[in-house]
Amino acid sequence: MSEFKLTTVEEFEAATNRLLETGAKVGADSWQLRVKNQTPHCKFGESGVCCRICSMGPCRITPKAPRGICGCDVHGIVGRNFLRFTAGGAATHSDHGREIAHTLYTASADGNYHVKDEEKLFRLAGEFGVETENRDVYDIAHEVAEKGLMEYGKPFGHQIFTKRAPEYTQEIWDREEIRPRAIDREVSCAMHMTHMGCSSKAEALIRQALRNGLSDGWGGSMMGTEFSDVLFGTPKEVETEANLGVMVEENVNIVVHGHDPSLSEMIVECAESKEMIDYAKSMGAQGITISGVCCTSNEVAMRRGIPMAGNFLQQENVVLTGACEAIVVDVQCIFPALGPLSKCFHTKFITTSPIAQMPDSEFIRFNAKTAGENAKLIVKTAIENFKNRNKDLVYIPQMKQKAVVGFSVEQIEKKLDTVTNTHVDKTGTMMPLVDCVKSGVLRGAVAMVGCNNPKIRPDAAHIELMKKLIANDIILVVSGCSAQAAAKAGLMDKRAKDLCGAGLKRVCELVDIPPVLHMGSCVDISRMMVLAARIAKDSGWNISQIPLVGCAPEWMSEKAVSIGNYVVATGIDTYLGVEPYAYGSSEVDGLLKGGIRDWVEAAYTVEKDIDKLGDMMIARIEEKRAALGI
Ligand code: MSK
Repeated sequence: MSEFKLTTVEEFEAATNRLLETGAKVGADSWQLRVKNQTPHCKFGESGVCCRICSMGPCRITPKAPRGICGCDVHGIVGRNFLRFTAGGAATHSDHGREIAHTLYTASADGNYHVKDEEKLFRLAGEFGVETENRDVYDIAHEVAEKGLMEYGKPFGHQIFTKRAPEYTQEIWDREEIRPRAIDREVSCAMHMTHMGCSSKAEALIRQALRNGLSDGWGGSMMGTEFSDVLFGTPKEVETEANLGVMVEENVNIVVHGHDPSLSEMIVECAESKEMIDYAKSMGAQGITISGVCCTSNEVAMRRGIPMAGNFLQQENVVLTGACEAIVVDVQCIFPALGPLSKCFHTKFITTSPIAQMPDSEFIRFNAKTAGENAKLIVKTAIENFKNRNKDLVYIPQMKQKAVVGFSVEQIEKKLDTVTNTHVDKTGTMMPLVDCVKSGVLRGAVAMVGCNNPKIRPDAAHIELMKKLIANDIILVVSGCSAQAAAKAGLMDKRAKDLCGAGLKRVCELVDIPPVLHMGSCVDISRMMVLAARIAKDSGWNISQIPLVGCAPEWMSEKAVSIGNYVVATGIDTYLGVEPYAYGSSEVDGLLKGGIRDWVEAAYTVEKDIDKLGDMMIARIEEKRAALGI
């Protein structure tokens, strides 16, 4: 076996610089250049004190103008902006979940989509009260999908998945009046509350921000995760590779990007067919390579081992290689810049969803009913584009790492079942993990998630924090672009155990896992909530007592704020490396960073010094251990 070495951020940057040289030759724009044009950022916007909610303004709060024209003070303005930011994220995740529910509704034995995980379907049927005896599996699937869709707009009651949380957490949600009702209702309620002339009290606005976040994490996102598992299979441990070196110069390269696995699953299936491989060969290529960017990539990596070309701030890099025949996108986190950039190369920028339409793209509308044909057209378009490559522009940085991914809760449970301990007679329990924490072999866990943000040196915060935490015997569960940063660096290679403290190293060897566990895409942070709930139930601890914290060191999207809100509202302290647009109000800032602890037993910490952020997380984990007396 070759010697194992992490890829450094300096090596990532050298590769990017080389690609930017290609870009300069063809007059390409880049996010690095646009950041220069956009800084310094507007302080009113950054601190959240600018109000554009009605047309009497815009109003900006300053010491000389402490109230908007309607009389709203800074706390009301910042609180409303924060709630609207959350609603944007919750709506986005939840609509993703809704799309997958509709896809499940179209599934049939002879159609494009099939039920791959019957066991999970039956479990969901049980939760949703759907009869299963003597029924066709697709009848059950359709009724489960319908029940899921009703969760979005049901007139009464609360979201079914909230019952998955421990009783104690549910009591907190009821006591604080933040248990989410119908998924869409919480987004509508957020928009209503923030309309001119409605709520301007910080406390009420932040309470709704938590409830709206919970409607995402224990609602829309959970729908996305669970129904994707039913359709495409619950992830299991699988080997893959990560970083731009996964693209193959001799092959037709198709890069999938976005979040919804319905399209990418079809594209992968189509590209693996003999018909398409033969067609690619007839066009002068040696084969077809599918790789991914952002969460679509996480989805197909977790289920099929499809390699990950990169994360959010690398999306332009895949085009800059000059070897990308098509970048095929669905929804979310797609730079509109890909349109003009692809025009500098031969790359086809293919948009597929009415939700994400962009100039300078080729729109091939993707539909669940015609998914097979749509995927074939896309793959053929890419193959036929191979001949248009300008060979002089091709440069693929030869940089990639092996990664083991696919750690769904079910897979973690199976891994733990293999460990001999005092609970040897009992399978399907988190107790082996709890025992490791109790004994101090593991000090605790960090759930690291989220994006890249040019405000932070890309990937550096994720990777440096992960290195620090594993060296301190803290295991990582990760998702989204954080997961891809880890994979690119090599932290999902099982050999990364050598970078761990003695305790975590022993656990990695015993359970045969890497120290950083890939749990999926952004919607899959719902898996982390289920995992926390399972640990709480098996250990007898409350979620807020578990030596576990959340972290999003490089976050950037509205979705990330929605996520942060549901993670905190579930009782998990959350550490950020980028300030939300909320520090302009001492009341809102104070609530988020402390006051909400009285409601949900957790709060946010924001620290831009990443090393300090790591120290703070370790200290919090140790504090929780001390409180438990372990
Ligand atoms: S893709 S939301 S940049 S994690 Fe889910 Fe990455 Fe953040 Fe998008």
